[in-house]
Amino acid sequence: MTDEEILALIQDETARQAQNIQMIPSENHTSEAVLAALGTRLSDKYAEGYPGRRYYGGCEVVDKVEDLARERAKTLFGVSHANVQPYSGSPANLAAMLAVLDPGDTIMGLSLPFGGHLTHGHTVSATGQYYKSAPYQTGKDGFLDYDAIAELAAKEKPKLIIAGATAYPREYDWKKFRQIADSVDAWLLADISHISGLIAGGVHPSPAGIADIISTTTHKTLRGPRGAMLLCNGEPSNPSKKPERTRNNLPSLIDRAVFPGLQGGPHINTIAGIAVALKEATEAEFKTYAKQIVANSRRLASQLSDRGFELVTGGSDNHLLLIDMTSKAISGAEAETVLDTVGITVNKNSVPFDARSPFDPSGIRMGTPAITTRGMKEPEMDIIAEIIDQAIESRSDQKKLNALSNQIKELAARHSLPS
Ligand code: DSN
Repeated sequence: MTDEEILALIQDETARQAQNIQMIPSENHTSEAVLAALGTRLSDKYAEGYPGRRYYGGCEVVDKVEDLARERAKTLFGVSHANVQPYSGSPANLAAMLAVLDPGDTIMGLSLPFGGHLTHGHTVSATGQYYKSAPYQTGKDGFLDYDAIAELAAKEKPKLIIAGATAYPREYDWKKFRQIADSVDAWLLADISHISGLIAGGVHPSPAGIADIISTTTHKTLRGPRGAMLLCNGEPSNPSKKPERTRNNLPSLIDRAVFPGLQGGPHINTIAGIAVALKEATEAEFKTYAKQIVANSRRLASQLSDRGFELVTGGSDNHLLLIDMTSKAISGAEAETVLDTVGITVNKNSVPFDARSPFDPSGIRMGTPAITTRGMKEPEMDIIAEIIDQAIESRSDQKKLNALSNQIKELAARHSLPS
């Protein structure tokens, strides 16, 4: 690397990640094999279209890369079709909508302040501007309220229901979502971005064969590069004819929506990285990893609850914890800053029925995927819970915060990033 300035910044970020612990639930540390795939000549190649049907010459090698990624995705998630080209989760969700909706159609996703994602129909997102959004909420207890979702669906008659979230600590009942979608003849999109690694590892139920379309990013619990996939069942139809909107035509509808509907050339180096991550996810070690993510999350949840932290829904079934900091007399933003000071990276987050604004919410969100990748287990969760508690408790005592920061540095040093 000859760009000294960028090299120094890359080294600084690597050091920041290594010396602290990363507990933003949507982040993870990929393997060196995934990183190696990203920084290759595959990055130079244009390949608009799909394997065997490209708009550029010289695609014979990259066709094999994309085919391998598609096959691995299909096998891992048990579907008949995979599109591995979406640049990331947001375009993947928009492409899914483009595939089955007309502008102005009604969509129903979990409201952002209740844990939903921007692209599930929030007003500032294209999905909330080109479609009519009728968001659903969680119940007062923070759990999805399927009866209320069914009632709202009966009233709003959406064309698409989105199941999935960015800040929901519990399992989804995919079958209930299916029943609700069927009751109003709506498509069902399952956004499994946060939990696709847990599904691949067999510790979370899969929506495959239940949802019409599955969208997922590839860099969260799945531990691949930043990217996304759209998965479905059906049969590809004649590519030169516009397919009717039937379930069997979903492969063609999705492919056309991704390219040329929304995107240009796929990032083949990323697709190679996704292929590597998908292979890693089939290994026995990954199942152990996925199990440990949840075990760590549950342990952390019980340790923090014991120390008076108020967990939304009272605990966690997956990789993340959503904590209402009101009872600790500190805002989410302040808690994020205090924890950053001691080397624990989390993010401020709204909690259901938050009395504060989304820009300065009451809660924090934290997760275990990255620290589990570094080999941390239940004993380390106990240490982290104690440090979080002490940091929040002694937030105005800089000497104490320095001591806690040193404890995190020691813990991090014992658990290196993947090599
Ligand atoms: N921004 C991601 C997250 O943090 O959950 C979702 O796209």
